[in-house]
Amino acid sequence: MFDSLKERLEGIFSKLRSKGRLTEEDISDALREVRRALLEADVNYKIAKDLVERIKDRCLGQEVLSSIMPAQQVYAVVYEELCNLMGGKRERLNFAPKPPSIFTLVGLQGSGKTTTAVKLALRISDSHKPMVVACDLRRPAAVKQLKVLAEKAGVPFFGPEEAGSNNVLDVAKRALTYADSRLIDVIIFDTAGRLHVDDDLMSELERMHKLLNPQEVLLVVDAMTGQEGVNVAQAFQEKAGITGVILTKLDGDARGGAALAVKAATGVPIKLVGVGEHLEDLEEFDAARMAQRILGMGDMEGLLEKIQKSSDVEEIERVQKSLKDDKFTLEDLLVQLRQIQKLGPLDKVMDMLPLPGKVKSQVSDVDFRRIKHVEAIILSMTPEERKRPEIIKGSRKRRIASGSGTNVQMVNQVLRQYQQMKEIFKRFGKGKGKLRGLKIPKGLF
Ligand SMILES: Nc1nc2c(ncn2[C@@H]2O[C@H](COP(=O)(O)OP(=O)(O)O)[C@@H](O)[C@H]2O)c(=O)[nH]1
Ligand SMILES: [Mg+2]
Repeated sequence: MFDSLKERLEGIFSKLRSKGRLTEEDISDALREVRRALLEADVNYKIAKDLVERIKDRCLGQEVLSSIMPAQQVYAVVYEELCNLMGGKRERLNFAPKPPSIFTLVGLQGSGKTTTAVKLALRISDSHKPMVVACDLRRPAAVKQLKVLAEKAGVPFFGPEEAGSNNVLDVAKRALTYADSRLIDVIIFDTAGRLHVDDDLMSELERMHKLLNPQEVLLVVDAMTGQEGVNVAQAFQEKAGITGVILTKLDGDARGGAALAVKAATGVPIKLVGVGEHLEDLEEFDAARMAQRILGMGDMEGLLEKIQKSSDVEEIERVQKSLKDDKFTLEDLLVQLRQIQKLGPLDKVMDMLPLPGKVKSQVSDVDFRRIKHVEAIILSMTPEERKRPEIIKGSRKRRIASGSGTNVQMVNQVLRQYQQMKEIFKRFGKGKGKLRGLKIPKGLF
């Protein structure tokens, strides 16, 4: 996520830090580079310019120039201003005081509305009873897509077939009655998209919104579209009155423009972000966290949350002990791999860690999709070999390969990975183990 922007900023700040005391010129130069980095990240020119002006005003004051660690101060100011730019505080979804709450998802074709409708339903289904409604009736495939996803997620679905009509307003109206009889308290409407913002689309939305009077009109924007996505958001804001933005595909190589600028350009906050193709991949948007990620500070909170949700802390503690005693075996590796796998795709986990890019790419090279093979290979070893892998020589490698249905190359790879992990875990396992009452599995870092 935002890799090139992150890299640029990292470079700018490490240069600044190497200087010790800063002159006004040092700061101006650095901020000019920050502005260039923002433009390259596809942030609108005026927004980038204003942001840098604000940062500059603050940095050229006493606050920074007379401080003991000026580079750190500049960093802190940039961080704060990035947070503010993205909206500052966390914006939650508004639910109706008296159910049902009505949400419509609007946006261009392909932005992720249909997928996000189900993701959103799934996300709130802990505390609500949501239903999704197919109101993109131009393409039969769109109705089917929503229905299939809803079934997969176990979320109630309502569409033209259930309504006995193929008219958008009929479907919407009947969805309300249907929901009422089933104690559904949140109704999420998937709407039709177009390739461009056009009058036809806006008048359909207007009619729907008149009928439904929604709590939330959520604009779904593809983050990959950058500044263009921001323009689309402005158009929807003017014509359809949106209450929030959901930014999708942040897992891709989006440059950051949309995430940084959409709030400033429209006044509408980003409420949620899509970070993958799976139905669980929808997160609350948090400007502070996003700014931390962009500045390469790592998303520790996000990571801790994930770990708390998915880890078997006892198992990890056991492994940590073996790490500490320098007895990290291949069996321990297997436990670690399984734990890490539970956290989700590794590149996402890595993205959250405040590690240098080089270490991240080393770890990401470990191919966890093949964890089944790794497991088979480790299980084909003798207990002695698992404890002391250095005794595994050529003929044993061949036996292990055939025993696990793999090949010698893969066995070698696992052994290499083991060495790598051992080193990395050792390196990052030295920090403090407790933060906010949660025991951090040290071995993971
Ligand atoms: N990687 C990724 N893909 C997404 C995300 N959200 C949606 N997609 C994909 O984007 C494509 C278009 O999504 P869809 O929901 O059909 O868009 P719609 O035309 O607006 O309804 C689908 O292939 C989705 O799987 C996301 O957050 N990350
Ligand atoms: Mg759709």
